[in-house]
Amino acid sequence: MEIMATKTSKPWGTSMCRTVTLETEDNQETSPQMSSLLSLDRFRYLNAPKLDEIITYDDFECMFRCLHHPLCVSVNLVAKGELRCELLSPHENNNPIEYEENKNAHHSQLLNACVRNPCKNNSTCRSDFTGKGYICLCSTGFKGPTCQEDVDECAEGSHKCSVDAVCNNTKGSFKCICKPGYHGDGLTCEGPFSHSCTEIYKSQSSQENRAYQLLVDYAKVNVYCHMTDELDSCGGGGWTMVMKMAGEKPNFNYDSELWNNTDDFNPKGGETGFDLNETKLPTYWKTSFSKICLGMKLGNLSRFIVIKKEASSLYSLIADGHYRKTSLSRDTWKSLIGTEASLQINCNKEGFNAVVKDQFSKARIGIIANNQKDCKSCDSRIGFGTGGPPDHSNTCGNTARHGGENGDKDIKAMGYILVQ
Ligand SMILES: [Ca+2]
Ligand SMILES: [Ca+2]
Repeated sequence: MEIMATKTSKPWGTSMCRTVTLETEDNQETSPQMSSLLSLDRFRYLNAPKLDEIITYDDFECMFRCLHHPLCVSVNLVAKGELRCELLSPHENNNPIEYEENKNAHHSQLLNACVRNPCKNNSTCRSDFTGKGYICLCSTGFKGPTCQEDVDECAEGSHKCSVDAVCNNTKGSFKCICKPGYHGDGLTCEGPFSHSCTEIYKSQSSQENRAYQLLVDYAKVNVYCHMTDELDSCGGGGWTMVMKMAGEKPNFNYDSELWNNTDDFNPKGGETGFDLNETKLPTYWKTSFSKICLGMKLGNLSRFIVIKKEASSLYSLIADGHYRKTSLSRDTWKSLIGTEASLQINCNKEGFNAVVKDQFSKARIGIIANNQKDCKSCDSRIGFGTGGPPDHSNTCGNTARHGGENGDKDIKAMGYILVQ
């Protein structure tokens, strides 16, 4: 590299044996690479221990020699007839008294290697004691001499994913996603969870009648599963609890919002079987099925009937208020109550949202009947989520007036709805 000098900056005469020049302030030809490696103080001389002294042709050669000397951190470039290059050790470098003005010398110092920001991805640069070398202390998730490379935690096995999760490598990190059927943040995955009692029944992992943790609506819910025996005509195969309602209580009246919304009701009551606790579980709006098992309990006796119908949820059959027909027969509905059952002889409208006029008997699931030969003034019903006269307070069971085949009745039952 040829360094030019102007007359004003040449601090020495032309009568020397050889013309030597020093870089000047108005000369901008210093290469960007050089300037990123060193700082230049013009007309300064550092009086420090010399590691070596050589005769050189230009400042580039001088810096090059310093770079390759293990202890050199700076140089004095001195024009004394010849251009001399003094390689200096680091020890006296910061002593201002020894740093003097000198019209025949420039002082150049190697910049700390870290000034060049060699380390990538937010890593920390540490220079060695001469400042020429550096090491990069990588942030978590990166590796390589300059921390330029992502660590593939999934391939290296350094991830912290649960054994029941899938590891996905990302730049600087990794993601853990629980395997299908499992639930959790990926570092911890619980499961496998079943979505229904039938699933558990089929997996043969357990066939006890009790509450199981099911994954319903993206949440873990304890749901009673009936597993052991056949529920009359419903049969066996694992039944998932949806609702339990007490006929003498108002909670599941036909007009209750519980039929229209997706809020649970006393979920604790859904952990037990055919007892007197009421409940509405997320299985009402999230569990699909091909069969519904309806049970009524009077005293200690429970009776069950089955509706064979496929649906995405019981909610999908009821919440919109539209009538959906079933064809079980009035005798089947009466079998829920037993020999005491009483219905008027006409109408016999059965199914979901069985209602004709709001001010007469109606049932969310059940059958309504009338004494007149139409459905306009039903005074009797058997069902779940019932309401209207003759006894609006009977929300599950059998109510009959005005010519019920078995006389007037007000039978309030405990009702159970399960799906499969
Ligand atoms: Ca990674
Ligand atoms: Ca009537």
